[in-house]
Amino acid sequence: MDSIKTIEGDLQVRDLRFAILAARFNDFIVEQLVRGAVDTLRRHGAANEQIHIVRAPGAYDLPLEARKLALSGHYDAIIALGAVIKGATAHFDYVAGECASGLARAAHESGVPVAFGVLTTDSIEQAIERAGAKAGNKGADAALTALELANLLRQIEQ
Ligand code: INI
Repeated sequence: MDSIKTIEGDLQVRDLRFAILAARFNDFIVEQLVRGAVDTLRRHGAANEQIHIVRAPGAYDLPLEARKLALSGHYDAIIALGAVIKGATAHFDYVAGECASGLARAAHESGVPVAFGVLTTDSIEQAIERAGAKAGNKGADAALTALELANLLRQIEQ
């Protein structure tokens, strides 16, 4: 394997610019995801000027904003954050499904990474566990993914 050219993205921030796109719905959870994402980017060397936080009403609304941000040319990666909690909504499948497929479409259409940091859980307890408690912080995970993908795309473009 040593002699095989391997292309991968590292976790150095360099001059990369990030948009953290956060839903306001279930904001007591989503704010913890935002905190995790910002903390991760900062610990990897990002200055405040390299991070913009953009708010959208709910998870269903994230794809439209993500697409716009991705096509703006201002960002190297988008980190989409939200929380869709089954117990709290009868149309969970529609909101979560449209959010996931719409964010994927935004990434594919723009060529800009859109990391999926949207919790889709059965209960509030499960959401809390994934927002900085025992199951980690999915906002932090999404930020790392965004960082790696942005660097990977740069490597491929060189
Ligand atoms: N939006 C969420 O982000 N999480 C939810 O759990 C949720 N529930 O429960 O319905 C939710 N709904 C709002 C939706 O995302 C849109 O903002 C709304 O439908 C207007 O487009």
